[in-house]
Amino acid sequence: MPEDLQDGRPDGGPGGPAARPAGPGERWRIGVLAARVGVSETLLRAWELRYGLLSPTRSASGYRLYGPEDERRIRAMVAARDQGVPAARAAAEVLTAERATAAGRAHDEEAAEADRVRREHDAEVAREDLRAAMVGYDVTAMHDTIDRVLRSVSVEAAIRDVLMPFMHEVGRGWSTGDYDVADEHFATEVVRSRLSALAVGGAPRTGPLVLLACPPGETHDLALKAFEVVLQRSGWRTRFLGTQTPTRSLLAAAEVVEPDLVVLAATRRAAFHTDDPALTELRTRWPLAIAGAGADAALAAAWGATHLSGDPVASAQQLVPQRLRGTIRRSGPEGPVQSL
Ligand code: B12
Repeated sequence: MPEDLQDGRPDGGPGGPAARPAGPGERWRIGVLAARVGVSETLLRAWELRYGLLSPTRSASGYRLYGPEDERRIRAMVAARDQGVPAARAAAEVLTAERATAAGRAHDEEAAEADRVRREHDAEVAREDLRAAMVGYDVTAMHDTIDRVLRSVSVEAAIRDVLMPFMHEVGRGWSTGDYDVADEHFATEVVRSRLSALAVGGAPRTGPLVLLACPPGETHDLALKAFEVVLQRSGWRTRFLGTQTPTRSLLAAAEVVEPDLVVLAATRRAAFHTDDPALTELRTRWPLAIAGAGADAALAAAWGATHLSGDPVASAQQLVPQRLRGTIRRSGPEGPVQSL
């Protein structure tokens, strides 16, 4: 209905407290507002003029239009008045409380933004420190930096915002020739050792059991390790086989472990051998998820597997709330395909 045609009739049955909740962008003529709050138009106008309690906008044809914020103030005013507070004081209190809430909200938003900027800056500084330590092969500085990060943010944030992006930067530097292979190997070893340390110990776990491996020919297992850390910290049980796992061996391990899920990660598509009989058997007997740059939704669909398309932290965090047996069922031609 065009705004000018919203006349004084109540729009939700009898007015006052029973009126339906207002949407944030709604605008009404004064009659509608009066009906909603159960206060006469004359009194509303008086409160508007005397106390500035209402802040109408104007319609195209010049009518005053009121909204949910006006309704909120009037309801607060009525409540105060019903408790015997004189009108002038009640109005002042309503407006003061509103200003305080607005200031509080702005302050919270500002604080959250400042916190985000600070965290981003801290992560950037930490990565810079890691890079400097790496090129000097300063193992103490590497560990000190990681310790510092782990003291100030969660393990998940440390992995997502510092360790994994740092490895990306190392890869970029390596491909442009800025970093030597030795730099990369050194950094990988430190990061790997920290992830491995984070992936052991802790509280007893009773969650689903996940078997993790890289297929033959695949030597990148850091992200898979990071994924394992997040799963473990969420109470899941894991068995990590690591790089270049022969598929027959993976199958043999699955027979012993009886996993709720097998996760295979690879950087290159070619590492997922589609015609490997051991892999075919594996994916028909246990739920399978594939991940890493070599995995894609089409392959997952062909295999009846789940595609873990996010980064290791996000994917683990999305997987954890799922009741595994219900949502990731045994794969096979009819099995559900998921992308997480
Ligand atoms: C460390 C490293 C190595 C180490 C690996 C050590 C280890 N144990 O992991 C070593 C030295 C062994 C290595 C070897 C090689 N590497 Co390398 N390596 C890297 C490096 C620097 C870091 C890898 C890493 O951990 N990244 C951090 C993770 C989080 O990022 P990501 O791998 O991009 O993964 C993303 C997603 O795919 C996803 N993901 C990945 N895995 C998983 C797993 C799960 C479960 C989930 C949910 C998500 C997920 O999460 C990330 C998004 O945030 C990368 C650079 C880079 N950009 O990553 C190169 C890189 C991966 N390597 C590369 C290459 C070319 C090689 C070699 C061929 C080099 C050579 N000539 O020998 C060999 C490969 C050997 C083989 N057959 O596998 C290329 C790959 C290009 C390609 N796609 O083909 C890269 C990208 C470097 C580059 N810029 O060219 N490498």
